[in-house]
Amino acid sequence: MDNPETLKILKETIDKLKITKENLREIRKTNQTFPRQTNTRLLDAFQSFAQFDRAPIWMMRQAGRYLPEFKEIMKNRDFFDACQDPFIAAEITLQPLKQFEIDAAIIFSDILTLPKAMGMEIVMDKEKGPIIKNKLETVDDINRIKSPDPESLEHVYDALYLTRQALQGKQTLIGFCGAPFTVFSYMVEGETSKMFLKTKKWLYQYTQETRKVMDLIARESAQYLINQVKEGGAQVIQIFDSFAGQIPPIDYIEFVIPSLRILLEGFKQECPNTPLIMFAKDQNGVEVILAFLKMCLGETPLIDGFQLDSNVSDDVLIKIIESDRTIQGNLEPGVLYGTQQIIKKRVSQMIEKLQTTRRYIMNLSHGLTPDHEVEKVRQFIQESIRQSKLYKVREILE
Ligand code: 1CP
Repeated sequence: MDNPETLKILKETIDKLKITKENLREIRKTNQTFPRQTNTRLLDAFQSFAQFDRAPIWMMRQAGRYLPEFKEIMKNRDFFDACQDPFIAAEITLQPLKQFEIDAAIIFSDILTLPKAMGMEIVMDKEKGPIIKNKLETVDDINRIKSPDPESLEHVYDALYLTRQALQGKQTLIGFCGAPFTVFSYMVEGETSKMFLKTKKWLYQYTQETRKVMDLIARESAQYLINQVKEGGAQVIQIFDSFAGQIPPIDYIEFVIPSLRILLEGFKQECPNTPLIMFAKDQNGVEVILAFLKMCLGETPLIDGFQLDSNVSDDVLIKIIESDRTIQGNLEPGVLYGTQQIIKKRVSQMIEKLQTTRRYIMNLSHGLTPDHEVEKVRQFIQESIRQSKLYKVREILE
């Protein structure tokens, strides 16, 4: 059965704005007024001096197969069909918000939505994950990649718009895309890789060509994110470089960061006030973080926050805090398989370490997976909220 409460809010929104499948896009293009933001916790985490009662919380991959209502709605649906139906995508985005007291919604879509619009033929296999049927095999193949037909991404902005209206200002809406390196890796591997040998062959053998493709992905990603904000109403952006840790820091800095910079500059030129969170998974060592922080010295910092892994060092944390950037993270998702005691203890340790900055967003160090239990996820959230409030009270008293 579909979650009745989620449907209720969505239905009320649709009724109030007189939205139909046929007129959604036109309404979006003519009425960009959104409900007043009453929960500002997430947005405040990007301000130095904002008042807050506790740190905001959300979880990467919070809309997914660990939720029974997600499995239900996806039972007879193809993954990309669901993404392309704004009413279904909005409903799935709202599902975790009905389960948990969280402060943000991340739009139900995928990092592969953009490469799909750029000419990659992608199917989502229920067991194996994404499969790309026309992956890049030779250098000549890069000519097949094209700028997306603008029409092909409108459904994402429709879904964002509908979700933002349905949130009624009670949560913040996050848009996202994959980083050029991670998207490039899918384009050449054709699936989620274990060894990333093809990616490495391209990077080290065909460096110029690889850069050319990553730069193109970067330019298109910037426009895609700008549209998510300006057309869809996304309020915060996260960039997922899920495979960043597959190459050493020296190569990440030399080959990957220049493409990322194109993306970040392109986005910030148009949306300087939209907070952007960077997630370079397994690259939160001092060299890469310093390279990122260098990009934050200009008048418009290119990165506002860092999603960090659970192995981040104290030295790096200090550098980020000193640079007045926001920290997001960083509980190992595996802890959620554990007992209530271990969840409680690790949440407490996380807060002691990270909430020392006001610019802090509670999250995991990577996404939830299908084997997570809803009740354990709830424990994590409740415990995080309780302890974050206590920490705040202690801070006032001391
Ligand atoms: O709540 C949310 O986060 C929903 C939105 C979302 C996001 C941010 C989805 C829906 N995918 C993503 C990003 C994404 N997709 C990443 C980067 C984040 C990360 O590192 O986890 C990556 C690498 C992918 C690629 C991908 N999509 C895979 C392979 C890697 C993996 O995580 O297993 C798979 C299986 C998908 C499918 C997918 N995307 C999203 C969902 C809910 C699902 C599962 C669909 C299903 O099983 O029915």
